[in-house]
Amino acid sequence: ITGQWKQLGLVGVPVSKGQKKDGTEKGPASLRDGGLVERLTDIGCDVKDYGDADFGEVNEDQCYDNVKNPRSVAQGTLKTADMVEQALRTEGHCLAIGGDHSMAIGTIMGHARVNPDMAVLWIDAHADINTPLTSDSGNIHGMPLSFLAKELDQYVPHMPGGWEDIQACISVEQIAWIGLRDVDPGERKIIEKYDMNAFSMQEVDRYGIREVLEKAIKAVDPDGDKPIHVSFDVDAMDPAHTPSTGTPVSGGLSVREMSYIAEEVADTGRLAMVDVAEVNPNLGSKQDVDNTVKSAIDIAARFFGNRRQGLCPPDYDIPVV
Ligand code: 4U7
Ligand code: MN
Ligand code: MN
Ligand code: MN
Repeated sequence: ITGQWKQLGLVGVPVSKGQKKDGTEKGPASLRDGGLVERLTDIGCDVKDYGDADFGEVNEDQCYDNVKNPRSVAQGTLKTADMVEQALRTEGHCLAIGGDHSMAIGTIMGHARVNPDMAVLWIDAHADINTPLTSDSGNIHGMPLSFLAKELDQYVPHMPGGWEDIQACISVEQIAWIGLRDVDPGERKIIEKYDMNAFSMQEVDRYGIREVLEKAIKAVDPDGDKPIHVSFDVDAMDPAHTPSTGTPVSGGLSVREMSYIAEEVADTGRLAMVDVAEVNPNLGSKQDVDNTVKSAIDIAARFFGNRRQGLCPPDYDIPVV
């Protein structure tokens, strides 16, 4: 049994302006330096690295109401969307490495140009569906899904500086969360109003990861024929495994639960794209950063074919004495 051979485009999304802590702009470099490409190549992926989206510099990026750095995020989002679209059209699969989770506005926009009917699995401690008006922090990394979901258009103000070109491109029905344990009141209201597919850690505890994953996939891909976009915020995992992240929340997914998600999603054969968000190498000790990078790379590799049962290249012969 061998890893599925996969042609894969790699896109770095070095954004940190979606939140207030410096460091996530170095996430892509820390994952590359940690050996991400070698790991993927070892398991049989043919990786083409498209480099990093250029987030440039925006001089006068005043808040829009309470929303921080709206122009910087919009500008980079548009670049990200173009790179992801190109990577997906050329390679068929894409791995985007962030960057704070505002990166997913661009990755899902770009993906939607290729697969508008995608199913989105949002694996996160947080729901990331605050609107600019429900958000207390004003940090865009807590809002990406509000910009992406068509049904929420009436709740999202039209902001300047590139947001004119950012259109909602998926429906609330295309989204399922796994791992939630820190959801704001406005987010909870949105989830209930649209009867969205939200699986918190309570459901993981009640049903186990096997049933939760099955329910989540059934909800967004009932006939098993949709391309799948996984948006993986490393804070979905327990901070024991991914401590170097801006908004850690205790009581998260274990390595085993997260590995199971990745293996099973890979086994559907329909995984089109994965985001890895919120690795921040500025936070914690060197050991914390190393652990976080290692966990993120381990899980990314599992999504693209590395399995706990082991792999064997097709041309492997048992050495004869
Ligand atoms: B992440 C928060 F208030 N909900 O909006 C907010 F708790 O991408 C956190 O999931 C958002 O890490 C976390 O600021 C965004 C907060
Ligand atoms: Mn999160
Ligand atoms: Mn997130
Ligand atoms: Mn976070």
